[in-house]
Amino acid sequence: MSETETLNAYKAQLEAYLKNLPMAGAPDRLREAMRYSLLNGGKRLRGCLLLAACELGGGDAEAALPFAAALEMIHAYSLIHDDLPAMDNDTLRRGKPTNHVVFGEALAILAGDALLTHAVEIMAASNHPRAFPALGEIIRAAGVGGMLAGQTLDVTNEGAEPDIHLVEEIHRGKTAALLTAPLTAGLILAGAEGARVEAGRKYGFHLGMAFQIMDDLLDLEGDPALMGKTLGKDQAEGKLTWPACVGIEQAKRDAEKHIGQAVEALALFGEKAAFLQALALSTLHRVQ
Ligand code: GRG
Repeated sequence: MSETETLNAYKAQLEAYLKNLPMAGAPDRLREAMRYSLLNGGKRLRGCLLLAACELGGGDAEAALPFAAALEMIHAYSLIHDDLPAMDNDTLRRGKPTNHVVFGEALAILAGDALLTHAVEIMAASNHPRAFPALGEIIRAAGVGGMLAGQTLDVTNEGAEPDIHLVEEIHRGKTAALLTAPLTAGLILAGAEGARVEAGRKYGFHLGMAFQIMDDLLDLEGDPALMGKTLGKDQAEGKLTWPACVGIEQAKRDAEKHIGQAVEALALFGEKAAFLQALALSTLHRVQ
């Protein structure tokens, strides 16, 4: 299979799993708001990374589906909350009106909360023998020292002087944490330990940093139709971004350097890492 075919196969498997999630007990309107943001055409990068990492470690990707789905649910929650008027106040996401525009603020907050808690519920109910350590990796990445730390530093430093160390902390938390957890959790589910899990952690960190640097660049130079959201907001709102600190050309070089380090991190897996290495390299050409 080519890399694109492998990625599409992971994506199809994950999409079907997400579509069929029963969300037992949810009132219709809550389920509708959850499904609106969960099933609206994301790239599924985090979930596919987890399935690929699990197979890299020699594990069964199908048994890892609840964890891949959980990552996409946590990602969807973070986007719903990030788009709220109290945060980025965005009206467009993945080319469609944001959750609060369609369902109102109260339901958007609840849908985000519900996606986060339901993610934990499906991981806990998975009966996977290594569910607990994998769940720990994922929730820690989303939590106070991970995504929430990055988001807090992001919103509390709007308008601050460009500071590359601070931006690195923001990017590490806001983006790299949720791109690292698929690697460590996927490998742990496969039964990997020690240096192999740490290699995955290193890959995820560097991929995540490059992904967010590219996101900063796309906010300046991207195509709004392809990105499916309003661009140019970082500068308008005085956000701390990588290119604001080092300039556009250096930011591109830094993204390339991080991807080189991500590729190198997986060298100990040999040929088996080819898919994840190619996926990292493709980040440098992302248009959406
Ligand atoms: C509100 C708790 C809370 C956290 C918000 C995710 C996030 C943290 C903020 C959203 C804005 C932003 C630039 C996040 C960085 C991560 C990022 C680049 C998200 C977009 O991820 P993609 O491109 O999205 O994988 P799709 O739509 O493909 O799933």
